[in-house]
Amino acid sequence: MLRIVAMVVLAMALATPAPAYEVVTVPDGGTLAGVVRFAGPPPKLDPLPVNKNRDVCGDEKATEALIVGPDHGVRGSVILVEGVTRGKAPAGEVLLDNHKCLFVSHVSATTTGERARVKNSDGILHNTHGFLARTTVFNLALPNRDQMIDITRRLGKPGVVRVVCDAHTHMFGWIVVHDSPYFAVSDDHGAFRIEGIPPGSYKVTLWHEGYRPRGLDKDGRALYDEPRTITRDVTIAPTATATVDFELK
Ligand SMILES: [Cu+2]
Repeated sequence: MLRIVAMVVLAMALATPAPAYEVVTVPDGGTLAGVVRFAGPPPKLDPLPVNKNRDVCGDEKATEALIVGPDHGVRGSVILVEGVTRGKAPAGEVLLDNHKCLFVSHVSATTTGERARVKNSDGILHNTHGFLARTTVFNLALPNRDQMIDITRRLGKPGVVRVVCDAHTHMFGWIVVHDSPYFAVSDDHGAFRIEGIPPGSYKVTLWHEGYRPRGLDKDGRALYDEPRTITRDVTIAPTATATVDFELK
């Protein structure tokens, strides 16, 4: 009898998914801050030709795969603190805007379950198509200006969602979905800051899309090499700030 109970408990444990993130107060939370920098001269990236609606979009758009700002700071890297199951409340929703024929923001990050929406601010058809690996997670025609579609439930799994516009080959972007609100996207100076982290030791991962050109795919979309990931071990002390800088090259 005991053995059967043990087997049932084991079977239940195996069938139960990882516990969902739990919001609790973090009175002694610490901060992770740092800068992402590019080492050496960044590659010169060709602009992306616009395949249609040139009257609205222009003839070409600068690629946003790698944007190096003042003091070599890299914009649009995502920094993730791994393995936090209890902590602060998520910061707020993500809005991915089709604006002047670009995805704004080019890179965004969110927590599973947080409200996420796609918007079209242009007066032309955009078709926003998101892939998690090779699987479509949303595919949305947005023909009208100021149209908005909720994709919260489509982002139920952590991972990197690549977003393209099926109407415009130059348009692409990224939504990184994390299992906790402990993430940041580096700003124009390459700086990032993640607050309210429960004290402890963590792995911290940087993700940045690929930026070394690899030609065009069959549809004429620019290809780049594989995304970069860099993982570091970090200890967060109560109410203190830990500094971690990352370098891309
Ligand atoms: Cu488009």
